[in-house]
Amino acid sequence: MFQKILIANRGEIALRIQRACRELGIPTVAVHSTADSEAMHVRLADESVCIGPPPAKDSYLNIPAILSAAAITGADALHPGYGFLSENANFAEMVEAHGVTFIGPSPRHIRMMGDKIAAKAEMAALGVPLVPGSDGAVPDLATARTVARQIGYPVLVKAAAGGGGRGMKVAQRAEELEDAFSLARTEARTAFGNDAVYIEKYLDRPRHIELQIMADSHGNVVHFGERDCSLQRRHQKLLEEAGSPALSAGARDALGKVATEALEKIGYRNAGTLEFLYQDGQFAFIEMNTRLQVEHPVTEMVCGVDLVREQIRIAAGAELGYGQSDIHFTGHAIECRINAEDPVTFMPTPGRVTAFHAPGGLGVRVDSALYAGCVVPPYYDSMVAKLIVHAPTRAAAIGRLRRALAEFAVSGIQTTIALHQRIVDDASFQAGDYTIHWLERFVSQPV
Ligand code: MV4
Repeated sequence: MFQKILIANRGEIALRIQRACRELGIPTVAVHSTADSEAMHVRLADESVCIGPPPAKDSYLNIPAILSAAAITGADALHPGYGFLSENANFAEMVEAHGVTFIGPSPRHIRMMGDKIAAKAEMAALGVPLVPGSDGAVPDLATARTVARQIGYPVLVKAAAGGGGRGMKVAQRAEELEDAFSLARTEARTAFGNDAVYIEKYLDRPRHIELQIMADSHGNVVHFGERDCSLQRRHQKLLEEAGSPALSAGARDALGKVATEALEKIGYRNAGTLEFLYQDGQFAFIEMNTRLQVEHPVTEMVCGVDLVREQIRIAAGAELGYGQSDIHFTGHAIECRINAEDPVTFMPTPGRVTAFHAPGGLGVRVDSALYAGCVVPPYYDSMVAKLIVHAPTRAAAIGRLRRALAEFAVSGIQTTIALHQRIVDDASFQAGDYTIHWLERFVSQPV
């Protein structure tokens, strides 16, 4: 097992990883910017190293500073968390070249899945269902027209290097294809420095369902079920559930079988998430994420597994030690992402937290690095807490969520707690009747 783990992240996820390390008896190294000297992840670490000034590009994305921090502290493994450098294949390669184990997939798999065209080609070859679309990249408008005519309008032009919705354009009709194609290309070139695009049939009212995978380095692959992440605004998820209100246990098993077999064949290792669109009872793979995700706790609650502990054990060469038939899904879990934002305008509201009271009690979990007196800096993501509830049924989880949100008190900054209270009280949410478009409509209604 590792002697010391450097956590290349901040905020709640740095604490989350520290908790797993502590339970495994492994000391931790925190890294931090000058804006985070007093942050909770620094206070709770065994050691800490300042890696630069506040802007992320000079600190949490500063590869030489992070590698130096690992070297001077003698860390033999590094956990990247999510965001920042977590899906940077070159970084993973450099970490390993410095004799430090990267707690995550191989650089080859990170690179493969970072290219959405390559990811889709791999999955299609292994029998994972896709949205109808182009066979790989679409080099020019003439090819785009041919593909679109074959699959039928509306179509979506997507950037190969995309994700998170950037470089994505809809063409409702043939007349819109030229603009969609050139806009997607230009956006892809400026945003990612790669103008490769592909085309898919546009699904107009899908749910966003993702499957949590874990694979060891001995060829064992399991899944921990799905999460429904349809409730998002501008590609920022706000609330996630495990399981999906739209999915039967049979459908989950079938999807899990196809997905785990595929990842076993490509020799994938560590945690991963396959993203699907789900509409009219059909799944279509769109992307794979090669990191631990923000919303992993809902999966942990229904499966009773510590996913970060599993990531660390696997990175150290251990076997999973259990199979798919040992994994059971109990009850229902819901996570609310609480952001330091105005609940109506969604403008970030950094500042000093003057009071902080987290809810507790049966089936309530709060992952947060906030404390009374801490400062939320303006430089980073505005998510400051995750409230996760677990209960035997979805209805009970909603009831528990309502009471936990009412107990949650954060003063000094504005948060999205009030928005979550409105969502929880909505009849369509309670019925589980929503698609990826539901939240945009909900937040555009007058309060
Ligand atoms: C789609 C789609 C409809 N049809 N692909 C958005 C970001 C990227 N992860 C994939 N995305 C979508 N791909 C086809 N063929 C609709 C979206 C989409 C979306 C997907 C998941 C979660 C939220 C979304 C919000 C808007 C659009």
